[in-house]
Amino acid sequence: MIDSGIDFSHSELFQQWKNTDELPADGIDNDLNGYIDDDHDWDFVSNDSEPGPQAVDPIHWHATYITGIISAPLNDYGIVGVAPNVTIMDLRVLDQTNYQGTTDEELGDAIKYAVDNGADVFNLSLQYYANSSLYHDDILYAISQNVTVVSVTGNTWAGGLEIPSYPGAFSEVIAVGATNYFYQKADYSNYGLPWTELMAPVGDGESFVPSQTINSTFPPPYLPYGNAVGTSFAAPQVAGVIALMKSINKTMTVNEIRTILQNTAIDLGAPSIDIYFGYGLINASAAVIETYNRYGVPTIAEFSPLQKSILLILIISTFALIPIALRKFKTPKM
Ligand SMILES: [Ca+2]
Ligand SMILES: [Ca+2]
Ligand SMILES: [Ca+2]
Ligand SMILES: [Ca+2]
Repeated sequence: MIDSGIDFSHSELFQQWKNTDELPADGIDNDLNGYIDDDHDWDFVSNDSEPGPQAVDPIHWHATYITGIISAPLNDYGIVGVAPNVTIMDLRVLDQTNYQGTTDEELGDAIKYAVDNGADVFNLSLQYYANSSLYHDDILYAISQNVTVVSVTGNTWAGGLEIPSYPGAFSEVIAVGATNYFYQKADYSNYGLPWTELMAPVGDGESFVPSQTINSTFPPPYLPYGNAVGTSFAAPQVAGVIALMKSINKTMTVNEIRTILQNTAIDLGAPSIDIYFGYGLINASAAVIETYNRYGVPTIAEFSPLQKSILLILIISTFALIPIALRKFKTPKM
């Protein structure tokens, strides 16, 4: 998550990445990566080691809301994310008003930081960064390291909808637009080819109906949950699906992931790829099933202690039932 900084104090958000090579608060860059005391993430806006909320350095709700969409756990309250519990690296580049808080070059530094610290997929719900070589080279570096980059087609609330927005419009980046509740393009969602690749359901802006939008996590002073619209909330659904695919096989290439997502998308509008919907609506289950069919058993899944004990009970009870079954077999009723 390269965004506005995340409030991990929310009860559904605890999936924060930790830099285990760095000791906190000793004033020393222990892992020699150029960032002092970055034991968890980095704030590229204020150039400090805390991208989350601070009394002296408040943040916008944007990233906290997106993180819920990606990683909120499957529990008995609130919401559930597309990829429950997936680890989130929090790199801040948007200021407290949700505008560009860094130079283009510093955005590039954030991208490079994420790649060098092991990120698997990027969510860049950013627009209006320039078409700039100052961070495009870092996106190319991410792709070269097999990191998939997801961004947005962008929002234009009045006029000028068919315009590219960066970083989404770079050909190496998956640009995601938003649909409304009725499988139409959302009113604000920028479109156009060749940059529009996939769509995800978010809801309309002009005729905003909360029950027809996404409910996700908000930081104080807002309610713990709320509704919002924008292509910013389409991209994380695609990033979440990629996280699920990579949890089956971590070594999948960027091209392979893009091909699967394009081929499994639900075609909307004019047949095949078109300017409003790209390849169509993201289809999470079809993409994950296709990945599973290619790679079989998940490479990193393990049985939890609970699953192990359930399995043991099943085995024991099966053996316990065999003599009973045999006895029944031996004394058939006439
Ligand atoms: Ca460091
Ligand atoms: Ca340190
Ligand atoms: Ca800060
Ligand atoms: Ca179509």
